[in-house]
Amino acid sequence: MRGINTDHSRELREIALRLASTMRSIAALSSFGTVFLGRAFAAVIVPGAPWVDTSGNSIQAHGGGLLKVDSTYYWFGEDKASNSALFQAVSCYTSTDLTTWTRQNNALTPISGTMISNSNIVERPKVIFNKKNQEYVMWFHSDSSNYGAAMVGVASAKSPCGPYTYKTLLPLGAQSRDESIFQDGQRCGIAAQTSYLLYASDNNQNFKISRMDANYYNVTTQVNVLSGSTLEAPGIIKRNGQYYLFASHTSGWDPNPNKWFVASSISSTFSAQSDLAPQSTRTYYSQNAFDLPLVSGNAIYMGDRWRSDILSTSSYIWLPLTWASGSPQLVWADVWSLNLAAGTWSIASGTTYEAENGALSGSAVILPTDSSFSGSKAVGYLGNGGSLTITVQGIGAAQWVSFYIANGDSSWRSTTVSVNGGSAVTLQQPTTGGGHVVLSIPMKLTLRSGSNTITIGANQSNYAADLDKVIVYTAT
Ligand SMILES: [Ca+2]
Repeated sequence: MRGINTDHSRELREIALRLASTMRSIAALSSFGTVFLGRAFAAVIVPGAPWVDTSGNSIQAHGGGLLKVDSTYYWFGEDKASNSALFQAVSCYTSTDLTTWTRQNNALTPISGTMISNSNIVERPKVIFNKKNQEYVMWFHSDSSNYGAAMVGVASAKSPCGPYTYKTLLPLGAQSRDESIFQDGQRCGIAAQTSYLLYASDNNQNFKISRMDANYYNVTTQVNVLSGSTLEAPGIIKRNGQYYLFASHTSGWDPNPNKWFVASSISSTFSAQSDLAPQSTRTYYSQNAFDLPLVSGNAIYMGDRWRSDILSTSSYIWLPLTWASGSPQLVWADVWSLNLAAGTWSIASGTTYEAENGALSGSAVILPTDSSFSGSKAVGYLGNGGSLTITVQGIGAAQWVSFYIANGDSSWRSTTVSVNGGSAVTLQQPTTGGGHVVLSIPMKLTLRSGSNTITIGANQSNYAADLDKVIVYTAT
């Protein structure tokens, strides 16, 4: 038997050691926690992921536009939380870094008995500052529920988020559906400048640019028309004295290859259309909403990935827009971050795991060799009895994982995703526009440090999309 004193002192030493170890663990945890929490509100931009605001709610700012006032960015957009196309609100979010967004009061809300009632359409709100009147002016596509009215609405406010006073509705003497506005010669409302309405007119056949009056309450003169161009979802960036127009074509809620055009003045003939991204990707399944110039001379493309059957889940495809080749091109990035002061970006690198190297189960098969897939191979017949398990390395955190999929259906598919045999979550998989067109769909998964399994397509009766590969990221 050991002496009581000895036992006590040994116990005490052990307790002291355990306590010290626990304290170190707590310190490590809290320092990790601090670092992690400091980045938790999306220091990275993840196109197509569900984006949430600082309250944890889904960001509802579709078809949006940005305005910078001092060091604050304001993001205005359509609130589609009720999944209806009808007008609910023009939301207003603020951020100083373009990644952390806080919802403010609604900028514009329905007024019964007017063209902005909750049985009408308000889309693509854009705001600019009018120096003469020291007020913010919002323009938006104003329409009836069947899109038959084809008009423009104008509202104004003394503060950026408003609320805005609905001022007027402009029939323009011609139809106007999708629209944006462009303030020439400067950024972000610092000076009063000539501003223009950019709009799809004449049953979406002709795209027009008209100059606003000094108040920005109306348009006075049509300065340009791209006849027969069938463009919508426009935006303009002025760069080195050239006017770059970005727009989609018209295919309803479905994506199409968005285009760019350039002209030496706002009223000059624009160049023939060119693609912003590889045609087959249909602008990475997105439609232009806004194009934000960066101080570097490059820009950010801000697009919508519409999901017409569940509008509230429509996501945002924000991508670097580079002129590195001399002409504007989107740069696909699964996970990226922005240095606003320099106007530069950094694209995260991750670890790739080819689906064809995973463990196939049931009816899952490796598809015939096809150069559109990474490694020329992908796994098909997932779901409905087929599944795939891929072993990946984690860092013990919630990590972004990009699933590179092909879905040739005309509708979305979905797949179960289960980590380490845990409960499944559902990854929504858009149609990619062809069975050999691959798009990357992100999902945040909690991985443990070291080896993890990710199982795709198990326990579901529907077929999932084909899977080319996954990339696991450590940037949060
Ligand atoms: Ca592959």
